[in-house]
Parts: sequence; structure tokens; C-alpha cells
Amino acid sequence: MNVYLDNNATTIVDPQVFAEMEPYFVQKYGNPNSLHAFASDTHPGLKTAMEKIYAGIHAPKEDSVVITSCATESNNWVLKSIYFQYILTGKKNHIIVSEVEHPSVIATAKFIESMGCKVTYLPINSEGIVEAQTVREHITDKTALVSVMWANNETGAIFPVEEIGEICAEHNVLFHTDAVQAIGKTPVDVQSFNVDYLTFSAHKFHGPKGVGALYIKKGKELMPLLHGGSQMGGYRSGTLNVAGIVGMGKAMEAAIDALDFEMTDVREMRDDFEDELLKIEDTFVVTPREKRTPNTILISFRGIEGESMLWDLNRAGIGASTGSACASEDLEANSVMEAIGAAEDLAHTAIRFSLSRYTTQEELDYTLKVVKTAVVRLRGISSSYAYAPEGHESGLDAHH
Ligand code: 7TS
Repeated sequence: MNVYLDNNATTIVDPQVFAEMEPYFVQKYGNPNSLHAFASDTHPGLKTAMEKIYAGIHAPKEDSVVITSCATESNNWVLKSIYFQYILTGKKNHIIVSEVEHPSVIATAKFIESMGCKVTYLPINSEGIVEAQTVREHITDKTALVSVMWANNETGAIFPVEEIGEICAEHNVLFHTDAVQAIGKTPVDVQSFNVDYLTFSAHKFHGPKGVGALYIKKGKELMPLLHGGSQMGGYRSGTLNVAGIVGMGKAMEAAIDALDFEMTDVREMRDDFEDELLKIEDTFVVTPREKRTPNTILISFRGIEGESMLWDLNRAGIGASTGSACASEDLEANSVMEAIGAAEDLAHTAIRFSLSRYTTQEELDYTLKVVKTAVVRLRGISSSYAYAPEGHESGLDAHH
């Protein structure tokens, strides 16, 4: 049996999405900016797709949604543009991010820091959540931007973006949120709270890879990301990825249709699976489940290296993660676990299971069996587990 439980890394393309994209490769392949019927053949599909994308996040027509190639690109764009527009010009000198942002935010923040921008990396609390108050404490009159993700990719922790947006508005500071892990898992409405920029990526909600987006509120314009032929309202030149945009539109529509299912059925399956995992001795989950996206579990098995567990799972046909796939090649401690201050031995023990609307009960039952066998095998050969005394200080509160 093959079981895919790494949906926070990427997702299967919904077959309906694939079907909608296909004609744009082999029939309607014109460049939308050309002046003939091959071009205009692409226009209705593009228009419908953009309407679905706007509707999916409740963006009003006057705001911009710019299609990029991925969330990494959208995140880079926001921070670097703020650097050019506000920091380099001397209007402001500071930005705030959380210390558990995706590397596409953290590495960009480090880069602009090396160019002279002050950067505050906000801590998370013991539940893995950035508290809105900490944002208020760090804002100065020289702060240009706050960038805090909506939902964390490793723990699934949902951050208080409404409150953070409110604080930014009070202080006249721009607010960006990376909503990659929020689309299709929690309602996203850019008009229901203060947000200036919002990032998302099609391949995280059963759309194609290579298509991301950035929402930009009217009046909060950024510098163009790519200068050239003025596509995407001049923000991002380059021939449009027609099939990709059509795919993102359909995927957004399907994600909104499936939102209730994610929030009830997927959540229930996740909760039951987590209950069973937590029955295994010496297991820990950091963020309480009601404060998480419905599909994610980051769980530690004391005494077991995350990578060893992944290997046992992989041999049984199960794909999971020790955290972010982007960082999985190096054997570093899970960055969220480190940020929470978990003891060194636990920071290496985290495994992430992320479900989707395609996950079945049968797959989870099978995974549970495999995990139980792996725990016995790996703890049997674990020196750290053998020597860990009862009540060993973990730095974490057990949630069972
Ligand atoms: N932001 C968040 C919150 C993410 O989870 C990811 C990918 C990205 C940005 C980057 O998205 P992309 O469109 O540029 O690919 N996160 C993960 C992950 O958790 N495991 O692998 C990739």
C-alpha cells in the first residue's frame, strides 16, 4: 500500500484541475498578448480562472492578484520590494517576521538584513504560536513591514493574523501574511481583516506546481518584480502561464467547495489518528489541535530520530516528513521544535503527518500499524531512549 501523508509539502493534482488545464497545452496554446484568435482563445479561460482566484480569497476587483511561479517568489518579492521602497530610500529601517516563517521569508529577511535593514525575529510561545502582543511590543515608528504566516507548515499552528493585522493598522505598518497553508483549510477573506499582501501557492491545494500568487491591496503597490512586456499589470512581465493559471483557478474553486469537508471530515480523521498515535508511550504534540489546521500533526516519539522513523515509513510505502521538505536533506533539528525550546533530544524526534481530502481511513489504519512496529524496533536500538530516566525533562508539556 502507498500512503501519501506529506500534503503540506505538496498535493496530488485534482483530476478535474488536470482536465481543465490540458487543452491549454495542445489546443489553446496562443500567447494571450498576441493579436489573433489563438491568443483570444485563451482569454475566456484566463478570465474565469482569475475570477475564481479573486473569489476564493474574497479580493475586491480594485485590488491586485499577481500570478507568480511559487510562494517562494511571492514572499521574496514582498520583502525585497519593501527593502527597495522603504529601507533603501531611508523612509524606514526595520521589518518584523516570526522566527518560524518558511525559509523563503527567513532567508530573504536575512538577505535584506545583510543589506542594512534591521530585522526582528519574533519568538513563538510554548504552544508554537506567535502572540499578537509580541508584534505590538516590537513595532517602532521606523517599522515598514510585519510578515507573519497564517498557518505554520510544520505544526499547522494558526497564528492570530486578524489581531496582528489590527495592530499593524493602528501603527500604520504594512502587513504581509504567507497563507500557503491556510487556503482550503480555513476560510480566507482578505476583506474581513486588515492585510496588505497575502501569499499562496496552487500546488498546496491540489493545483499544479509552478503557480503561486500574491494578493496586493489597492494603494499598497510594490515595485515591479520583473520588468519587461508589462504583463500582470506591469508587476510581473513574462508570457502568462496560461495552463497554470487555469489550473490554479479550478483548484481554488475546488478547495473552497471542499473547505467544509476539510474542516469536519478531514479534521475528524486527523483527530482520531492523533488519538491513536498519542496512545503510544512517550509521544508529544506541541500545538493543541483546536489551534491547528485540520490536516496537520507534528508528533515526537521520544528516543527516535525523525529520519529513522521516516526511513521505516518509506520502506512501508508511506510518505511523511520530519518538517519542511526544503530542509529535509540536512539532519538538522526541527526548527519549530528548537524555537519552542524543546530539549535537544526531542528536537530531532518530530515527524509530520499531513492529510488531505484524498486521505482514507484505511490508509491511516495501515500507517498506525507501521508506526507502532517502527516505534518498537527503533526504540529497541535507541541508546538515548534506553538511558532516558522516567520524568526526563523534555522542555515540552505532554498533551496526554
Ligand atoms: N510558505 C509556506 C508556509 C510553505 O509551507 C511553503 C512550502 C512555501 C512557502 C513555499 O512554497 P512554494 O510554492 O515556493 O513551493 N512548504 C513546504 C513544506 O512544508 N515542506 O515542503 C515544502
